[in-house]
Amino acid sequence: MSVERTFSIIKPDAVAAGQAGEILAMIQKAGFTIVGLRMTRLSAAEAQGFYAVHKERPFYSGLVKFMTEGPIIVMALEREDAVKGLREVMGATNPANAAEGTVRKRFAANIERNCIHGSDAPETAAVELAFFFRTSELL
Ligand code: 3AN
Repeated sequence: MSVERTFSIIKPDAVAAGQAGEILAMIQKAGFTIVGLRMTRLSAAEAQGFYAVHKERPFYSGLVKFMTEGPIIVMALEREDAVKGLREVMGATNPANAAEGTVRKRFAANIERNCIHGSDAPETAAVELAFFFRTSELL
């Protein structure tokens, strides 16, 4: 294991529901250091670009609509084994399958409105971090 960085989004559902503080607390309790954080709102073009890998999937247009419906909080997070560790804090994509004590078990409504995003591999994390942050912004 080594110290690495991952990328995360608190999605529009959780920001609108006032759950961002509790989600951040769960992330910090799991040992992550926040090295970058910003509130923003995605344009349709930005959401399409960010989720381009899912372009052919049936849920793509719904996902883009959801991710643009309100403000989001984008974060750069650092920890040992950060990518895998954050996925554990998040829980399964479908909250019905998420383990007790995970963010999605506590806060997610369903497989689409699932309140948090986390990179799925170190290579993806690098791309996603660069999508939202300049290297000089990360502390
Ligand atoms: P994760 O967010 O756990 O990495 P991905 O990368 O498979 O999951 O999916 C990206 C996002 O697309 C999910 N967070 C969710 O919002 C949405 N999504 C994934 N699968 C479905 C599905 N079957 N129906 C609706 N939305 C989905």
